[in-house]
Amino acid sequence: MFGLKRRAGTFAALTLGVALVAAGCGGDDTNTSGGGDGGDDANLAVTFLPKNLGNPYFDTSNAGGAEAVEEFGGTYEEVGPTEASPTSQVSYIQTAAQQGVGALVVSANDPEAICDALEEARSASVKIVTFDSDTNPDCRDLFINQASAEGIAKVQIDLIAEQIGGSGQIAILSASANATNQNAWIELMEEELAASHPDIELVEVVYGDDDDQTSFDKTAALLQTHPELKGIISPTTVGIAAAARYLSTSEHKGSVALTGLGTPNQMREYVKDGTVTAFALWNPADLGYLAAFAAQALATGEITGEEGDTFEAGRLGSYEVGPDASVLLGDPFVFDAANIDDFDF
Ligand code: RAM
Repeated sequence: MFGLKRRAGTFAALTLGVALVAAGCGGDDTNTSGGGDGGDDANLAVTFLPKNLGNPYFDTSNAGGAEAVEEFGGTYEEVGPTEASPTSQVSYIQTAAQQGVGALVVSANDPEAICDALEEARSASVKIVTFDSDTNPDCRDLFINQASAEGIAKVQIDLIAEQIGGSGQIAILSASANATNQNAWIELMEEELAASHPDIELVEVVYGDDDDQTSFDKTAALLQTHPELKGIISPTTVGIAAAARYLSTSEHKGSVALTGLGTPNQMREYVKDGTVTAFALWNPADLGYLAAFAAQALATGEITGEEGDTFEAGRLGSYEVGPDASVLLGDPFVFDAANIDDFDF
């Protein structure tokens, strides 16, 4: 279906222990040489900075990062704000730069708002890798892209179109209003609707800020405002789980479709109880793992982020830097009742 990979085998290290985060986040800076000069003296202190803490998606991606950092003998730390707001990451970037880390791996809440802080960190020799949600390309050395934005948009439109029978009103429940990844996907979903589904009408886009309660409340409001609504797309793991929880005990369960991007562990009960038929994602652990190896390759000077640069990413193999200093992890993957029990993240 949809030409997407459904093979469980493409998902390596699915059961990666979240314990790695706990084990690896001691933040001891013994490997920090402060220089980032490359080679044997490379500064392999890597700090992961998610959009916000307490989001299982980032717990999983950052556990993948911790696994990689341990493999290449660096030191791993995770820091981050509780709120996914445009500037909430700035102070963490400044602190990491003051500590003299070798690389920062960041998922941005806003394409521009953290750029000054990142620029300062870069002038202190910190390599900047964005992953999951990019900044403007000028603000970082490399972006690790989970899947093409076109592919991510198309899979969600294909899923909702199938689930509502090709016509009717839909809405989108997004994360924060400035999130680079969300906004790119929403724009492409609108294009895909216009091109392929003239009978589906997108009536509203609302923002749950990657906060569980806000997302839950926005779902309730959507259903009240649009009594004809046939489906919701939530391209955020926080949003889709909150929306599923709302729908599962509401009169709309099974009649209003819900799809988007979710983690199997958060969505399992809603697939089993019939609230959700199918949703998509990639392997967040692999994304964090690849981002950490990219940070290492930059810190050692093995790559600079030029198109065509190649580097090794442990168990994932070799990767090449593409246009706009970006590296692509792979394709999105569809989860449904038939395969969800094959996954544990
Ligand atoms: C949430 C975040 C993240 C996004 C996933 C799908 O965890 O918004 O940025 O990539 O959902």
